[in-house]
Amino acid sequence: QGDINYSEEVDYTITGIEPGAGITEVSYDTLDSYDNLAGWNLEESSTAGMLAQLDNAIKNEEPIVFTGWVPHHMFIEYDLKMLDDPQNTMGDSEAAHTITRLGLEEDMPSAYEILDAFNWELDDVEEIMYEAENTDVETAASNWMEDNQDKIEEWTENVEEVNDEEIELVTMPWEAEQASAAVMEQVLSDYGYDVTVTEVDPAILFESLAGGSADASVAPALPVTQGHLYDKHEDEVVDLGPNLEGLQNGFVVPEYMDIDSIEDLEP
Ligand code: PBE
Repeated sequence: QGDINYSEEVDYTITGIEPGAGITEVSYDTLDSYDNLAGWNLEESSTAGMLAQLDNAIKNEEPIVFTGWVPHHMFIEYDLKMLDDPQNTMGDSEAAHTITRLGLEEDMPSAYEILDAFNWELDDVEEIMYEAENTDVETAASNWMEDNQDKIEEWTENVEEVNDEEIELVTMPWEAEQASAAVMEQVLSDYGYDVTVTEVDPAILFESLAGGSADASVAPALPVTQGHLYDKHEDEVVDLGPNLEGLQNGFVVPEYMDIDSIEDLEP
């Protein structure tokens, strides 16, 4: 750390995102757990607000500590590092799960089969996310699908088409979650579904699945990020398991900051 006191420069503040995000809750747990962070605050904001502050800090080579996650284009756009988390309060690597309402298997067997088989890799979702920066997520998703017919065939093997049945997918307002919803929207449409995708806050996502007003989501990150919501609604939803491994939350800083661990943030 040399002579620079980053803590004073960032005013003992972690730059955060939306209050309803799972990463916001685990960040509060982190502030509570680390003795060196006793005097620190989390500044709730929005993802766009956080990204604007990050961009500004990088342009001025100023310190910033913010809540970040993989996958996100910030790691391509800037040289960043996720701080080590020796107390593991931000969670290990986790997975996006496919969660449905009760009864979907009986009511919409074709959609259920596709959702159950849906499974891809970080490289896939990142390809769509990065292309969506220059086009839009629907175009990027359909381009990815054209290049990955083998994967679509795997998810849809022996699935019977339906005739214009309505299905409601829910997702969350972050880019990876938009990318996976866009792909599912197009695959289900190709099998005859009339698909609606609605972006909601994670708590509303679980409430709408639990109440049956939405049919499915491929977005929730478990076991930690949306874990408290899953636990609350466990008996009212169906977890079809992971569809994407390798998600990670953390406190993130620019590479030019000379620290490596959450424990290096001075009290
Ligand atoms: N995120 C992206 C979300 C889920 C995925 C980490 C910002 C959240 O914190 O709820």
